[in-house]
Amino acid sequence: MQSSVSKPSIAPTGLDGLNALWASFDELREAVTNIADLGGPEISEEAKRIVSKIDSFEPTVTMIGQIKAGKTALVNAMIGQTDLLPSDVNPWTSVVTSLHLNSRNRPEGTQALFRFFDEEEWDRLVSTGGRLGELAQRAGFDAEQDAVRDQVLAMREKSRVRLGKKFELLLGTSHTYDMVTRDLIDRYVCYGGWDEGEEDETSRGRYADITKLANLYLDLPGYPSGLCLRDTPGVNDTFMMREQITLNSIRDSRLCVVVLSAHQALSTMDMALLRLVAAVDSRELVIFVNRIDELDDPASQIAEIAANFKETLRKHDIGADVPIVFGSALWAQAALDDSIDQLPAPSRLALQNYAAVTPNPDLASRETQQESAWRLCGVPNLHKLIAACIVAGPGKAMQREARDALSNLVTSIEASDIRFGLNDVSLPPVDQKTLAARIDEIGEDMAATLANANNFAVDSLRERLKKSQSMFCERAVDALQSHLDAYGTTKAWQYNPAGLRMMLRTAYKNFCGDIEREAEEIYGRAARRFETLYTEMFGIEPGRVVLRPPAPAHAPPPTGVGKTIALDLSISWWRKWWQGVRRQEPTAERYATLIGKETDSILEELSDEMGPELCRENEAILATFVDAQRANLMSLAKGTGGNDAMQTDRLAGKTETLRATRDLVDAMAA
Ligand SMILES: Nc1nc2c(ncn2[C@@H]2O[C@H](COP(=O)(O)OP(=O)(O)O)[C@@H](O)[C@H]2O)c(=O)[nH]1
Ligand SMILES: [Mg+2]
Repeated sequence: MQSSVSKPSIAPTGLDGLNALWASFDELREAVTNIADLGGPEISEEAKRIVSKIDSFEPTVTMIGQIKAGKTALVNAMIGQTDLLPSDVNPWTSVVTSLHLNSRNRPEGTQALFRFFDEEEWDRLVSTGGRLGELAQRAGFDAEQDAVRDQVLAMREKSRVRLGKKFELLLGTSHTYDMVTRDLIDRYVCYGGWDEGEEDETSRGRYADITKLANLYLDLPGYPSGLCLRDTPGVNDTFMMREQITLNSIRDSRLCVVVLSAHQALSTMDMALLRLVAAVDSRELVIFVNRIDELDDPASQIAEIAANFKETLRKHDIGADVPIVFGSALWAQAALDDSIDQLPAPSRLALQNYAAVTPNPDLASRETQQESAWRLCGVPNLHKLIAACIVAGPGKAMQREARDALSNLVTSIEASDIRFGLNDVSLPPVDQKTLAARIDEIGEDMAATLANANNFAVDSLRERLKKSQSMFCERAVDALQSHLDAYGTTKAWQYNPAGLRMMLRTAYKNFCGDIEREAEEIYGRAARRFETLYTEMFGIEPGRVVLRPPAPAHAPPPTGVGKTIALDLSISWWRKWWQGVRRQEPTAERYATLIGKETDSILEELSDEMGPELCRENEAILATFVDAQRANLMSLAKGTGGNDAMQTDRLAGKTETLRATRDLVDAMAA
């Protein structure tokens, strides 16, 4: 098998901003390695931890959008591999494809890993028939639910028959390969070719229905190391089967690119998409308007579309500052393959017109058609935005984390040098038991304080969410009552849940802010208390040991708030509900119960899953910090800080290395 990945024909210059970031990581990494064995074993342990933390840095950029918006074509263009991922896949596939670019964490001998749904996930898909089935079930639409389920069952049964005895064996497992090829990707991701005759293990689309994740590790020269581009299957299937998949993907990404089509006004489905991303911080969101090649006159229409979208975003409470990029994956593809001549005539004409009215400001002479196509296809701009977002967000946070951990590492080595002196001034021994007890006391005290604050915050969050829910419910039922008074049940009625979403989001965001401040404060206190041990237990002058507290965890966006609930469904859907309830009184009460059932799961996700998870993460960060301090302090008490074990020639450069490292830390802090 030949690998399908080739050297990209056009350099991804827009991603340059990331190279500087990675260069600074490399510098930090090297500095950590340089001092790793200038102390005892606890120093090298901690150094190892920092290095692996740096190496695991891999922010994810996720593409979401309707089926056929051009997500996959765009991802291919972004990595300069126009033919890597298949377009037009099986409408049933739910595969999320992650492209790990130049990964430092690639599993040994693996370039491609495909994971199948496990039995439970599979059963859930089949038995409820996706989210619409669940909604129908809750609203009491048994007939609708059965219809949905029948279709899902039929499709699923097909896969079962096709895979035969292997079916059960495959669920929950994964397949790995040491090479990425198009054949391979087709087998797991593509539209099945099973009705085209004989099928074997290597047939196209053979595993596509049951594949959940595709992880491809690509070595791409010229691209940054440690970036993950994620392609999702899209959300416009009638059964809403992929909504949860999309929400989960957004939740653990650091940038979300919403791909829309230029040639149509925003559809109901696009609106639903915007609802899904409304929870995402506007700094972690980009809108890519694809298919501008299909516009008659891109130059004039783009401004119009942009104004129109901005207005819609405003209405959806999505920051007006979300960048909108216009482009065409088709032009990108033509530029990369140098095949402008093969573009359909209207598309080529649109390109020429657009290029003529937006000349390249950086060029004195005329650019080639290939150059215009690449400049106007939107990919360079998208690359730039991705780089800027990663540098400013997760990049900066990682830099700070590594820098502070490195600083603490230098501090521990220095502390032991101060204590023992390179020229050795012997000091009375420290009582290890007393020291251990004092460390434990600080650790336990701080952990308890943090846990208390966290539990309190989660309780307040839960209370606030409940209050918002009942407020919304009351208002909705009041409005419904007025409607019933005026029209009876003859006219269908609908209530917009946007207000509820806004309240839930705000409650969660305030909670995140509260626990972050709390954690920061407690980490700072822990650091100060450990510093005093250096003075009180080891006689080191106050102020000479300065520890940097760790940073609290990043809070993921509350994407669950955007998931479709019955209240979002169209008026025709409500008309049916109406017909169903007309005979059963009282309507308002039934409606309130439905709102409750529909929104309880959103509330629970926030207050029982996401909130507590974030708290536990912050508690784990404190524990790691305390452990590192314990290791350093105890080794200092035990004796030599590693100095005695060292060769003199290694010691010779020690002071300089430490000074240089300290300078690097200070320069980065400036
Ligand atoms: N004209 C045109 N077609 C495009 C563009 N981007 C994608 N397509 C085509 O639209 C179809 C769906 O694209 P695909 O990338 O599979 O969409 P996805 O479902 O969002 O991943 C494919 O046939 C693509 O070749 C574009 O910018 N312009
Ligand atoms: Mg696709």
